[in-house]
Amino acid sequence: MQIFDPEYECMPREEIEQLQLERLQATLNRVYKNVTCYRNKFKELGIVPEDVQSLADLSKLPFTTKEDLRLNYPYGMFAVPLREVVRIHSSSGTTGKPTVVGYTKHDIKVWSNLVARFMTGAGVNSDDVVQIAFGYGLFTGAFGLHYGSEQIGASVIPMGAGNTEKQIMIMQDYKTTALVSTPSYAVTIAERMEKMGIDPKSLSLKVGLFGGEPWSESMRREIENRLGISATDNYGLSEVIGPGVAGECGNKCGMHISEDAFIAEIIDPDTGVTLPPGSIGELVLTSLTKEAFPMVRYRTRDITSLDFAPCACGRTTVRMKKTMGRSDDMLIIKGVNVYPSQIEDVLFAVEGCEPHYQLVVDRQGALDTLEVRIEVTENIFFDEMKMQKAFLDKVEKKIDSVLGVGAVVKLVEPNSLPRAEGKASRVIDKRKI
Ligand code: DLL
Repeated sequence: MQIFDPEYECMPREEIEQLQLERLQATLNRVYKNVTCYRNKFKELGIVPEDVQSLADLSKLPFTTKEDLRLNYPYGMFAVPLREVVRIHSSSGTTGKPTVVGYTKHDIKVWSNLVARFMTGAGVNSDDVVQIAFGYGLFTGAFGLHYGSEQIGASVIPMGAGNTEKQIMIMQDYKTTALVSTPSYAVTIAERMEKMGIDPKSLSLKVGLFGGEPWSESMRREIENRLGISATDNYGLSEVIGPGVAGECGNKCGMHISEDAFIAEIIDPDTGVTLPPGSIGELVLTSLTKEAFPMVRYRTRDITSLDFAPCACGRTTVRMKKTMGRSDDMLIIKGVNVYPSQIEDVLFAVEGCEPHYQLVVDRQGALDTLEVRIEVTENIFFDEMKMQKAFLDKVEKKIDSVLGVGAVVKLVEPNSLPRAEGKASRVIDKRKI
């Protein structure tokens, strides 16, 4: 297995921690000097950058939240003058103002290297033809993977999102070997390929680099089987850099976080207390190399856990587990906490369920209700009521026994639920409307 940057990816833990401390101190000095929001937050707590003398002191520092970014919209969190910024991106932000993030020339170089690392880990090299099926624009996904591919020396096809039949034609004609998209768009592509009567084995495709949204292990198996590829996961968020925070190596046992560039912590989302290694909680990230838009203890809202055990691939970096989803996406149904990805896992385990589903949460009186709409395969869209009832009972029982929440399952016709071209949106929460 190739490693793009062995010096940093395989650094002994003591050295990596020493490097992190030095870079953290430099970052803190810079933000204290250049970003009013940080200076005010530090002052409120009565601390100065010099108070951080070890990595353990990190927990003394204030968190940064999406709200801070909103309050400082658009450029208030930048740590360099705008003339040094060469690129601006923005988060997908579904409500209110988006958050604006900036990069210096050096930031773009670092970012490209970080993406090149996880792409190499997934098995991409200079012989590959990489098709980027993320939308080019303010979203960091397409540009991040684009620059990372070029850094590796692979040939990039900047296809953009959507236009699925053309994607497939290009895949065939240009002999694409690596597909970059959201996992849900990979399913959309696989499904269209089947409809067009194209055997994925007749293509040159060998690996998928998927990210931008939560997806279950069952979804991975589904994509691997349907497209005949190795499907790998990578994670990032625009506020922290975009894709390139973490990605899987060929062992697919968690995503390696580039620790020379970020410090990862897990906190209890309710109390903010830092949790011991291995605990499940909210991921908090601090950037160590960013010039234009440094982030100190950014609360990602993503729920995961960290594994510091060495990986068989030789990398020494900590691995984050596939995220269950964002704490804001967690559904509380009759007091039970459920992530859509957990429901996805249950559905996939039932034969006949297609990977297309929608969750509708509502409230009747004081009681929450969960309706799970699932598409069934053509051959299982029963005409017979009795069979249909047996199938529904099976799925409902499974959801209840695995997740402990009662749900009403409804079958919907094949192809009736919306297909994703970017990030899938699978939850309709009528309680919020
Ligand atoms: O989605 C950056 C990205 C693009 C990562 C392409 C990977 C590939 P945002 O639009 O700011 O940035 O959304 C960030 O998406 O906080 C997570 O909730 C979610 N997310 C991103 N990657 C994963 C993943 C990009 N692999 C938000 N698994 C994050 C689960 C993910 N969730």
